[in-house]
Amino acid sequence: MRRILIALVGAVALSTALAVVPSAAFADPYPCTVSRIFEPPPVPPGEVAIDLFHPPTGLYAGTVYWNQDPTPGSDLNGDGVTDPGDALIAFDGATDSCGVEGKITSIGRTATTAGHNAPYLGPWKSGNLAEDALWLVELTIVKGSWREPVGQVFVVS
Ligand SMILES: [Ca+2]
Ligand SMILES: [Ca+2]
Repeated sequence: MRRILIALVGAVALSTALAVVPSAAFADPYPCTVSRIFEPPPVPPGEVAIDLFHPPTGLYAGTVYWNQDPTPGSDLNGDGVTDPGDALIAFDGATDSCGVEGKITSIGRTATTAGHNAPYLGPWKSGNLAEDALWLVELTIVKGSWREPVGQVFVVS
């Protein structure tokens, strides 16, 4: 009987504590919660895939692909057209309410999945660049105006 009473007091104390603490104090500022993960498209010849992972969990978020030059037969997005060169494309590979983005910071070329439900492969973002130059691509997980940088890579044009 005594043991039951103690357990009950403990439960009441816990629920009281939860009730008086403002929930905002414990709100998680990270808005992405992965509930499902999808396979990224296979990497066509000549293209590069950069996977993005959620920092808190290490779970897969999506992939940004870079295509240096048009290679006959390379058609990542399955539109029947050889993929363009000097081009970025983003794939959202997780149902998590967040998108992924790759951006060449110096020129603002941005491939994003923002605003679309996973799985989603965005459009290619291309335009001729000087040959054999290095470009820094910033990789970010996004939701609305919230942004979480998750890495940077160099690609060759
Ligand atoms: Ca294509
Ligand atoms: Ca997502």
